[in-house]
Amino acid sequence: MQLFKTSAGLILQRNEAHFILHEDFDALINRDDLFEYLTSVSSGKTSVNWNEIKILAPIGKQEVWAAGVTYLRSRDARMEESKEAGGAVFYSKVYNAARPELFFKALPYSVASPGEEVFIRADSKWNVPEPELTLFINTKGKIAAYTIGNDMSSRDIEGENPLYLPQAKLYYRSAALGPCLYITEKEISLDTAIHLSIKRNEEAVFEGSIQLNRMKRRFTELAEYLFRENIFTHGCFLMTGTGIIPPNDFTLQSGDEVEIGIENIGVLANVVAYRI
Ligand code: DO4
Ligand code: MG
Repeated sequence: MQLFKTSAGLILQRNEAHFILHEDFDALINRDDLFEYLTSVSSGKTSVNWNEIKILAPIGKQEVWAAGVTYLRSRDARMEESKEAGGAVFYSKVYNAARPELFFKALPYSVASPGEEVFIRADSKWNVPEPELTLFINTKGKIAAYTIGNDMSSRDIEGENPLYLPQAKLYYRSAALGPCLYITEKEISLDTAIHLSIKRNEEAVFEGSIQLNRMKRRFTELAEYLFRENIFTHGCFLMTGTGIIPPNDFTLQSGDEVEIGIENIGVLANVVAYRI
């Protein structure tokens, strides 16, 4: 089942049917029985013309967090970009450590919806999107839904000094989420692939894919660490790290179209821009 937050309200897509839900989003997604409840919805059946509706990021009052260095590809790319600064050892250590890297990423107001612009920093020369399966974890710490996240990153800023991570990662519109929440009874299949495509002037300039089973850590392990000594009164989103990183000579440009696809969730598409 997919739950969309839209300009026309909340829309539940179950099999081929659509239902309008007149509910408070934050309360709904934190229900203990979310899957069973949505399975039982039968009123509000509607037909949907997606061309007339704006799909919004499926977020309410939640914080967005992110995990890092959860795939070998991310560890290797970061070791390389921080080699000169002497930072490589930290990425190698965190990949192998029991404690994962978790960092705060965004508040809801700064998250881009599908179709909106994501920003690159004017003070950076090396920017990439990071396509990441994103967990919705409810107030009780249970993974209740999945969405797609883009953890936009400035590689030169992070590479210069790992202590610059918050500036490389956390700025207005450096995160995008969508297009929906995928709610499933069982954990998402680890055979699921994440696809990234970047187009410039309508031509593909980068394409890559990775399966979730290439991730070093389990989703429950990340959620458990995030909830240690922390309270999320509306639940929270957690990006689970990237396994796709374009080659070192690639940087995003204003106007690039970034598309991230994950089976059962859909495609998150955004255009790259400078804020000013
Ligand atoms: O260590 C820095 C951040 C890593 C990250 O965002 C990722 O691996 O996806
Ligand atoms: Mg990332």
